[in-house]
Amino acid sequence: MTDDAPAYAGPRRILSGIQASGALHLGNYLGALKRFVALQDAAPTFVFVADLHAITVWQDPAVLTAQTREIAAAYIASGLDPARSTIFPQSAVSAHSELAWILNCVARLGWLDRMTQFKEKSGKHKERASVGLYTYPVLQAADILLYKATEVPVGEDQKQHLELTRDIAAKFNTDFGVPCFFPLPEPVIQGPATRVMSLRDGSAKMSKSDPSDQSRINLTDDADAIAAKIRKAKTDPEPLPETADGLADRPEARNLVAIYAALSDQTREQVIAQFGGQGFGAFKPALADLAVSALAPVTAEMRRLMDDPAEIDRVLKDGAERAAAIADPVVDEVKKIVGFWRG
Ligand code: AQP
Repeated sequence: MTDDAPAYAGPRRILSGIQASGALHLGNYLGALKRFVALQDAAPTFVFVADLHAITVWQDPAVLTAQTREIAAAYIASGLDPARSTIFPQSAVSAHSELAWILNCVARLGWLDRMTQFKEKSGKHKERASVGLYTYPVLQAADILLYKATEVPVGEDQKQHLELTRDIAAKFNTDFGVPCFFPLPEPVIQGPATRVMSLRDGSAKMSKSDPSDQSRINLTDDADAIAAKIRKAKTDPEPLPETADGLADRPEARNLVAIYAALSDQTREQVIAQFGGQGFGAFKPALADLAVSALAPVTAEMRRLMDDPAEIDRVLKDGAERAAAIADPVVDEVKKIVGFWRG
């Protein structure tokens, strides 16, 4: 359905966000943060702290505020420049919620029923999940379409939600006879670590909500914690293969090689050219050194910023004003298209 739509002629815009739902980990850093930084000069970039998304599961209010600042600090510490990229809290731009409601009336129940993330996050008792958790992908579509974003850098786990955004955009354009109003945004899922796996289980995604802290490297971990987690990471007894193809049936080895590649801006092939044939006894310390040297400056800068909440708040307020200047006229146009009374 989406591929037949006429081409969108608006400007390139890049947008993404991270939920304010827990400490950030290496998966968020490699799959999202590092990618945002790599793209920020390609086109106007909007990066928000997804606090509306975070409350789809219970968040302690005081913790949510602190977490919002911490994610903003992580954005800046990773290299996003608030002068070049618009950094803001999602809830500070009310147009997100307004557009989400309208798109809730465009999206179909059958589409949401297919979303695998809801199935995973709601678990065995989906009747106890919040309604917000179910409609979360529609809010995500609103986040993106509100800025008419053309590219959305995300990890592999968000691919299905991006496809849904395209379907919602196409249906809105068709239903209301405005063929090119919303672009059909492209997911940008790039780099060797688009799905960083748990350090304890190569078949599970590294995740904030994994009960085992040993499963992930947090951006707030110190050098000793990072080295210990990598030393204890699950592996198999074989040495690393001589070619990257040899990683195919070795999820834990593949994960550690992908992490090394992403942290050192190399391909997996280059990492295997360097370490192929060597055991984990040699590879793990090299990976730990690399992870510590890559993350230590980010962690230190995050701490420095967190000590100055007023500065973070200034960035978020300025970002919210700049974001609203783009978003408010779009939601106004949507209301007009839908036929809402405007006086
Ligand atoms: N393991 C991962 N590997 C690569 N990318 C990842 N991302 C998340 N986990 C990995 C990417 O990080 C961005 C922000 O994710 P989010 O916090 O908004 O939501 P999430 O995907 O639900 O993250 P978590 O850590 O798995 O949180 P919980 O445990 O709360 O569900 C997205 O671009 C995502 O792809």
